[in-house]
Amino acid sequence: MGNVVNKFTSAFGDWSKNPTRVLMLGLDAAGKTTILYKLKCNETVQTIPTIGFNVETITPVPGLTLTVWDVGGQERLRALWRHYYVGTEGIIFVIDSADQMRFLDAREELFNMLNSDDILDGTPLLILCNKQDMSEAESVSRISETLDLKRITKNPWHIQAISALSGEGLLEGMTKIAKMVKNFKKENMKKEHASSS
Ligand SMILES: Nc1nc2c(ncn2[C@@H]2O[C@H](COP(=O)(O)OP(=O)(O)O)[C@@H](O)[C@H]2O)c(=O)[nH]1
Ligand SMILES: [Mg+2]
Repeated sequence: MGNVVNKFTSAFGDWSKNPTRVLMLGLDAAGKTTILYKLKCNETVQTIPTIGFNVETITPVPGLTLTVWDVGGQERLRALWRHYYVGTEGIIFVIDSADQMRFLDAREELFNMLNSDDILDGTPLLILCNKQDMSEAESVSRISETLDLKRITKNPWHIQAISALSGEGLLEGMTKIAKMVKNFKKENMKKEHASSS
């Protein structure tokens, strides 16, 4: 356990000089809060309860802000999300691999989010297929097909099988997104530099 936390911290490194915002989203009960606790972020989890809209904001390593909420339902609350989308440099989308009944809901929420004007093209995406320890869990390749992930063309993405309970796969996924986010930030800096010179 402690090992996962240490490796996670070193994968992300010290971003205190170059702050980074990552969103973690998914349907309710996908396992987002469990993932936060697995990453030992429990001490710093702040839950901001709005009516029907719980936002958890944590800082797992200096400079990295991880903002978490449930997508789905509650159309009238979506206007609030925009505020959190702006400035996002990485997205983690969590799926309950055993909840096949809601794969299509998850797909809809994923594409709605990616199509938002406030999510920049090129923002890296990590899809975590959680609850792989359950016997009814679908494989990564089936989930990838059902969610039609090949439609994602404007974002670099990676799909990872995990169990938030055991922690299996979590480190690989987090290492992958840390790398993708670093590249994205580098590219953005280059673009800014090119447009200012
Ligand atoms: N079997 C199994 N259960 C999990 C796993 N991750 C989360 N859960 C359970 O799923 C339920 C919802 O998890 P939670 O983290 O609250 O989901 P959230 O709504 O996305 O924050 C809880 O009962 C968790 O214990 C996992 O990897 N395997
Ligand atoms: Mg939760």
